[in-house]
Parts: sequence; C-alpha cells; structure tokens
Amino acid sequence: MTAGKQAADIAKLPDAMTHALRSLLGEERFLTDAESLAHYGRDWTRFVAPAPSGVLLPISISEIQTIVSLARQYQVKLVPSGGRTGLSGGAMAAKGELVLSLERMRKILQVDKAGRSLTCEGGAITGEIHRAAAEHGLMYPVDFASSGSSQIGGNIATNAGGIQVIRYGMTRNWVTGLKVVTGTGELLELNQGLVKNNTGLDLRHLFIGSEGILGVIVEATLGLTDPPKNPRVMVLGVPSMASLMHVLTGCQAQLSLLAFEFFSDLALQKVTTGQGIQPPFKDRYPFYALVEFESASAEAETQAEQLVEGCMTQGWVRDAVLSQSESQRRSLWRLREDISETIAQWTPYKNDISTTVQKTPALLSEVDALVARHYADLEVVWYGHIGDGNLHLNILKPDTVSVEEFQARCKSVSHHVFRVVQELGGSISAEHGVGLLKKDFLHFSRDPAEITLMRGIKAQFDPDGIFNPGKVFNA
Ligand code: 2HG
Ligand code: ZN
Repeated sequence: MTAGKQAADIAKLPDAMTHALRSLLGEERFLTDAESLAHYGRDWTRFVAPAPSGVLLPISISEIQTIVSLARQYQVKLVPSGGRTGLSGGAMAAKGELVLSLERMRKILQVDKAGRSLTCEGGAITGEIHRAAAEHGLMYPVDFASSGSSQIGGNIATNAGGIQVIRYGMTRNWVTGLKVVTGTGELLELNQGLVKNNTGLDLRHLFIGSEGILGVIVEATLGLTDPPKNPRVMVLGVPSMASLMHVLTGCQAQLSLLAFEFFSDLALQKVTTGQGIQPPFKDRYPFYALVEFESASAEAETQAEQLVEGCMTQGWVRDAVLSQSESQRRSLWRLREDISETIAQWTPYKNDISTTVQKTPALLSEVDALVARHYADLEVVWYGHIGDGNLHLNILKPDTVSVEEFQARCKSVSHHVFRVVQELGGSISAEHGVGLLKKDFLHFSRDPAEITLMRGIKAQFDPDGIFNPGKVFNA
C-alpha cells in the first residue's frame, strides 16, 4: 500500500508526534492516505464510518512500546487492530485515533510438540496457526468462518468462540501465555505458557476478552490437541426447537460430538440461493441441525444411523443426510458457515445472544415473537451454535430503507430483546463482544458494581485512557 492523498484528519496529530512516528516507522509503515484510513479504520460492522488519523504498522515489541509512550506523551488514542473481522465495532477507529495494526507481526515463533503448544506473534493469522499445528500432527481447535483473515491477537481480545465450542471451549481455554503492552507502555509476560501456575491473580485472563481496552496483545502461547478422528457431518431437517433439543440430548449421549449447530429455513434459502449450492433435501423444514461427530469406527457410524432412525420414529427428525466423503463434509458445512457472509449484503442488524442450553428454546421463541411484533415486515434470519446456547439473530435491511433509519428502528427494539435475554439469565453478547454496538446495553448483562470494577481495572492498566477509548463502556 503506498501513501497517497493526505486525509484531513492527519492535521489532528501534533506535528512533533507525526515527526516522531515518521522517523520510527518511515513512510511505508505510517499510512495516512484516504484508502488506507478507510480500510484499516473499520471492522466488519457497517453502522459506523471509519475516520482514523493514521495507520501504524510496527514490526517489533519495542516499536509498539515507543508508539504507546508517544501516544501518552501527546494524548493520542490508539485502536489495536487485527484482522478486523469483528462484528461489534471493537476495532473501529471513528474518531481520529491511530490504528495500531499487528499485520506485520504475524510470525509463528515456535511449535513445541512434546509440550503441545505453539507460540506466535499477535498478528499471526488463525488459519496459519491451524496449518502450523497440523504440520506437527496437532490441532489448534478454535475455528470459525473468518479464520483465513482473523488474527490471534484479535481472537484473544474477543475470546473468540466458533463452530466447535461444544467440544473444545472458547479461545480462553487455549491461551497458556501472553505478552502484552499495556497503556503505560510496560511489557507484561503473563503465565509464560505454563500449564500449572498458582501464584496469585491470573492477569492473562483479564486480557482475554478485553477488546483492546487494557493494552495490545503482542505474543501468545496456545495449547494444541489431537485432531479428531474421521469427522463426519449430518444435516437433519427438524420440525421444532423442542425436537432440536431432544436431538441434541441424544447426540450428546451417543456420539463423540464435535459441533451441534442450527439454522432456520430462511437462513438455508439465503445461503443456497446466494452461494449457488444444492439444498440438502427436496422438502423444507422449520429448522435444520448440523451435527459433526467423530466416526472413528464402524460402530460409531452404526450408532449415528441408529440414533437418527430413533429420532425419526419419535418425529424429532424428518429428513437426514450424512457425509460420505471429506468433500461432502465440507459442502455440508458451507450451509452453516456461509450464512453470515451471504446475508451481509442486506446490512443486517445483528444480535448475538445466549442463555443456558436448556433455556435456549424459550429464548428463541420469546425473541421470535417479539421481533415478529416489531418487525412484521422484515426478514428475520436465525442460526447459531445451539449446542452452546448461542443464537445469532439477524434482521435484514430492506433495500428501500436507509442504513440510518434501519439502525435507529432496530436499536429501539434491542431494549426489548435484551430484557428477554436478561430475564432468562443470558448474555447480550455470547461471542462477538460489546465493542461500540453493545456498550449502551452492557447493564443488561453486567451489574453496576461489576462495571465500576471494570472501569477501575482499565484505569490500572491504561491510566491515560490511550487504548480503544469508548469501547465496551463510555470513558
Ligand atoms: C457465525 O457463527 C458467526 O457464523 C457470525 O459468529 C454470526 O453473522 C453472524 O451473526
Ligand atoms: Zn457465531
């Protein structure tokens, strides 16, 4: 990327800071052209316009420390930036901040086969971590549709979930060590990749899910595990949420489960039409389950077939397809994994909500009734990680309505949705984080005492409020 037209916002940076950054990073790694500002200033959210002052591309921890100390000296804000695949505006730079991109710090530093761990720089791409682990016969098990461009620092800062949480848990479960640069410019080495370390408060966990408000993650050590044996996928046509829960109970008891996902009929229609892929069945059903399991032996396959037959006898499953090859397994996954990207063209209003698995049908039916009342004229698409109690609710913007009008209308209904979530003891953000989009609603999931403590912790790590201001809560 070459430096082009200077954006008006660059004037906001004190000259002395601009000079210091130019001499630290050169023209090549301090970008101020309009195209770069627009590109690096935004994540995958589309409700806020990017407006950073510049983009910084450091290549070392010491450069990052210098940047933080300059930011403190001149009171300029920094937005840590990974692959910017987030959906809550956590990586948006919309107020003249400097984007601190880790994209030039993406090396895999070490794979320790005996210790089953991998150490990498904060900008390492998730998919490259998967490949590096696979070269050693191991697996980093956090996976999702955006793993080709998302970076590990961002995954950790948002405690990313994904498609196999039911088996492996969230990112938090796999982080054994972190190096972070805090808002004071200090480099902290947290937990050093240790499996066992009971020496007081574990600050590593504060950075996991911190959304960049405490500092920036510059290096991570991750646990690795064995890859699953012969994973196979079934897609099931299901008449109701209650049936889906019966199927989940059966799968938990009888299969070595890797994923249990769901999507509605409208989600299936959008993804098959949008991506030009074949629907799994001739007939249509209200919901579909995508079940992935290990089929290490002939008995495992027979057991899965018997389970599906039993569910059909009960009326819980109406139709079923089981992958017969690796390429079929991948095609079936596309029915679920490609939904988000397919519906992005309708600038959806997204809600990423959860409750306990048991209460998930109640959450879906109550929220569904509510959105049917408020959005009778809009298309509502449901899908998600039903086996984790996590539902993705997407409301599609009609072409005739402006983004601003649509957002205002949806935001006013969010209060009602989040009240239902709160009453069911759930979370207003199961995996995408609070960022900019959910911060006005944080009190639906966290009580005032917790939020006060969060502010106090932020002040300890970042006394001048340099890092990611206005995200998670107002400064
Ligand atoms: C998924 O599960 C992602 O596909 C994206 O978390 C969800 O687009 C969404 O709402
Ligand atoms: Zn998801």
